Amino acid sequence: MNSGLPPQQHLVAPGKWPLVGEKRPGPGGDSWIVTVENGVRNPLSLDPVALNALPQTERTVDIHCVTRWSKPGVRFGGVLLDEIVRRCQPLPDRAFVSFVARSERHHSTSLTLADALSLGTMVALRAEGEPLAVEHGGPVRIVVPERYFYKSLKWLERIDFLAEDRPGYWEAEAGYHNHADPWKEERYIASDTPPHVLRSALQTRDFSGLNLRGIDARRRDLAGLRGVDARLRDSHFEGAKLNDADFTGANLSNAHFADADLRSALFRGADVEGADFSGADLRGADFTGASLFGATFCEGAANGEFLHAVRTDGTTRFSAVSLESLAIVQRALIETTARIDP
Ligand SMILES: Nc1nc2c(c(=O)[nH]1)N[C@H]1C(S)=C(S)[C@@H](COP(=O)(O)O)O[C@H]1N2
Ligand SMILES: [Mo]
Repeated sequence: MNSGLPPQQHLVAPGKWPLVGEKRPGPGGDSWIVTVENGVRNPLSLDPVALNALPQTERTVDIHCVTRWSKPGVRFGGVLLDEIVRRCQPLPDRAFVSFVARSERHHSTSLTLADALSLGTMVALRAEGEPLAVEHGGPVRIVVPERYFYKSLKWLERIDFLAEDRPGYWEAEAGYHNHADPWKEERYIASDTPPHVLRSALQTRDFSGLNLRGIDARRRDLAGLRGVDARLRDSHFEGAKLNDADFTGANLSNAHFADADLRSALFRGADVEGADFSGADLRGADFTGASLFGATFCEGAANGEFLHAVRTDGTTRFSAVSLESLAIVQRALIETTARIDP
């Protein structure tokens, strides 16, 4: 197994386990049954008691979220997918497995069956020896080691074996990479936003409400940009002029802002999970209520100095509660240099 952190990941503070995506299972009451009937010779219907009666495995897994936080060494317990495959016997043409959740948006994710088995995919019932907490996918979730954690579906209700792939929610809707290997940084697939949409957005400096995932706006002058509620995952703004830009409520997860001029930019209530601000000028910027998991404000620290750090002062605002989600070095930098509102 690999050791150390995959590229561009940060450790969460010890003891923290961020909550990502949906927060609770969909309606359906206390009874929980995992159905395995599509694409199999031998249909199964497994409640937690039946799952607990199958051979159990404990395995320590490093969690790597696509938004750049990692939580190493979580001990999961449950049943290997392999045990279920042996019992249900997928039809010979079934090269893919899809996991479906009991959740508001019928969340799903998929893998090739070969990958799912070789990675040691687990139908997990426990974390650290305790039953899985509901918000972390209890009573039953999938855990796929060695893949970004969006492959690890919470509230498992169905396992389908498919002849053709059926990309899941994040892969189909958010542009997340279908293979999701953190060691290769397979975070996103290329964006398919039409070029004329990109061009006109850059010309008018009006991104409000648009989906411009992956846009390349490096070193552009976009001062005063209107970006309220824009969807800008994985967008590139390295070295751009964005003073007075308004990103209120925008989705900027994994956006790249290194060395950008962000003076007096608004990030109120924005999702900047995994975004990189190294070296950016954040004087007067407002991050009140922003979601900061995995965000980078400096490249590291050595000899008491923060390396390639943001420029902040008493006019750069953060709310105290969102700082709790930052990695330790990132948090230390912000706490010593910016204004923290209770
Ligand atoms: N049903 C369901 N499963 C899901 C998600 C979701 O939104 N719904 N989000 C995924 C993502 S993106 C991540 S990073 C992990 C987060 O798991 P956690 O909340 O236990 O940390 O769950 C994954 N499984
Ligand atoms: Mo994620």
